[in-house]
Amino acid sequence: MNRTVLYILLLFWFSEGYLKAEDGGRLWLRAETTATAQVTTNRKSPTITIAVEELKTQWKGAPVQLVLKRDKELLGLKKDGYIISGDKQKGVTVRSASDTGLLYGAYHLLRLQETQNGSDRLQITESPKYDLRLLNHWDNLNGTIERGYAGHSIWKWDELPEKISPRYKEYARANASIGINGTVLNNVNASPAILTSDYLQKVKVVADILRPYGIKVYLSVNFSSPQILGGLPGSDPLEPTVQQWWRDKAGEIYRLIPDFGGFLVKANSEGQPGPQDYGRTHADGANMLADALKPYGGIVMWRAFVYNPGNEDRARQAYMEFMPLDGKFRENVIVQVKNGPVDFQPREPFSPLFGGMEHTALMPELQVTQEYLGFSNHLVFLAPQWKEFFDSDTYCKGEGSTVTKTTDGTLFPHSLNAIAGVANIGQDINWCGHHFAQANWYAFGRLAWNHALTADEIAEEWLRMTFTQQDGFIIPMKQMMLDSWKTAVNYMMPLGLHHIFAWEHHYGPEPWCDIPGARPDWLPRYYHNADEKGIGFDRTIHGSGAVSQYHSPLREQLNDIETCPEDLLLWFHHVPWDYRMKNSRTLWDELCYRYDAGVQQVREFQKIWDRMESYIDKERFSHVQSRLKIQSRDAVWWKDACLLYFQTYSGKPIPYDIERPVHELDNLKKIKLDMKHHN
Ligand code: BDP
Repeated sequence: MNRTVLYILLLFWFSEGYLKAEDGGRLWLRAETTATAQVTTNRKSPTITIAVEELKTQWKGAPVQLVLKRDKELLGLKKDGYIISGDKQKGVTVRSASDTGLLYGAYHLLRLQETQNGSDRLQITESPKYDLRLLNHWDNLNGTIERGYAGHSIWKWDELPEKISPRYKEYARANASIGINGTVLNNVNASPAILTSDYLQKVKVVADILRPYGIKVYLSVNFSSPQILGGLPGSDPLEPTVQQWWRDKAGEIYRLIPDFGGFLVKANSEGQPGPQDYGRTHADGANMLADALKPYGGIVMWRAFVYNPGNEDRARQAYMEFMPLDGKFRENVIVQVKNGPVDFQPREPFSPLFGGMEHTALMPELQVTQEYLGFSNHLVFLAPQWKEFFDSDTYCKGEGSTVTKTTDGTLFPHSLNAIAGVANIGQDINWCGHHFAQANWYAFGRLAWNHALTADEIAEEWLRMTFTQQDGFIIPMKQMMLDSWKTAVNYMMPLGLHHIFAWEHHYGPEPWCDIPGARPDWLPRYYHNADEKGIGFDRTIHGSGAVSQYHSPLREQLNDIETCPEDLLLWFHHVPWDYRMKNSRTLWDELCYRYDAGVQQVREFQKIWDRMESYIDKERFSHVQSRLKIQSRDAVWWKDACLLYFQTYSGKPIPYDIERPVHELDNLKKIKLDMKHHN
């Protein structure tokens, strides 16, 4: 063989084989499929068959036995729990009292293999922290996705029920691999059409595909459905004909989908219809639906995301509306509450409903899709944000009453406990738009299963499964992921600033935004309140009083400007520009340094990423590289826009050791994004 041939062969091997082109479509499930492991089981079911197949084709260790049984040890675990014992080299047993538990156990083994984690001896006991672990798709029936940034919906309603996209199964598999066991297929701004017989036939087909993977289907419903679909004069929940309509509809659904999960409802919120249209309460509405689903074991997830235009601080409203209803909901209702009191902002304090409502089951709603965090252009790993939320102390039963303990059954043993994440999944070949956005889907599932996992552990698992085992890649990339959320907060909304986004699309900055006639609480000024004296929203007892919705001593801590955490300072206080921060800088200077730190950090991310080129495939490398360029430009845009605009109030110079703005404020004000590209 001459040198040229050898060279060409080597080149071919490197480009096609070793560094295989990658589109990200395989997500974190990339185990080679050449294995032929010996797998046995004592029982058969469609779910167990999947577990067996997954192991047979991917497990490279000793024979595995899957055992479905109900022994004492297993009965101490939740239904989906499992025990893995044995030795990777000699023989492994996975035991569970349910077939889904065996499937989760199989994925656990594969995860250990793919992350090269741990010793050969295995003694693992797992039981999920939340019973119901759901994704919420904000997917419309016409294929668009509200706040979706990865292409159109994966649900192809116009092709169903006849044609079945291969993605449905891949979706089910990916979710099962991280423990997700429920999915709401359609947008909370729900079209009544989802409940027509035609659509229910389509939903049935999807449910049939997801079922063996342990995933139940749920639907968002429009409260006016009886009127719109059923031709009734109204949809008053206390009206017997309305109640009958829902009972009939529930019967129809369960005839098609015997394990249907239930309804998710956005009512009397942002223009959606609801029980208040008839002078009834949220509890009246939720209970009426709950009664219709009850005979079949279905549940109602009733959202607490409510606020009305008016003088009341938006951050206080959900609490004001729902607290008086505490204890008035049926057993099969769970109230779904966003992590923060306003709306998925880059950083929010936790909603005071957590630890507030004690007699009603509450489920956290997290946003996986990055509506307020740079869409699928910015690399922002959300596990640190969610961990901050989970670990927040509500003090409802004294110190240590964390949000997780108020929702996972530890403090309040309600019959339901659950968590939801608003999905970031679309038709894009890599599912989530940004390769690193897959990590947020992954992290949501892992934390829903076990909120005690650290962001560090999750990032490492995901990186190892998704990219490579090499430390030269893992160590710097993990750090970058862990730093990424605080970085985004810095260049977008540091120190507790919130909702200073551009009108409607929520991508870029528009702190000056003023739309004549618009609801004031949809305008940034409402939230930042910048004036000659200072900036921030006074939610102390002298302001809107939102601090009073929290328990003592947190309430007092937040109320006092000296003890309020600086990361939330402008959320709770209107602070003078000259106020001295803990590091003795003035507020204005600190604001400037924070914005600048955000920008510098993204530049650093670019440098780190460029050094990663040799570790991974070209395709994903360049994709992420170009997204980081966008993120870097956007960070400067955010910094310049916010600092130049706020400077018109502070009247102070930007500290001279900070990189100077490169934009003119007037030009930034003219930017109008083309929604087609960004939303
Ligand atoms: C906001 C979104 C809006 C959603 C709403 C909701 O901007 O598109 O419909 O939340 O959660 O964050 O209902």
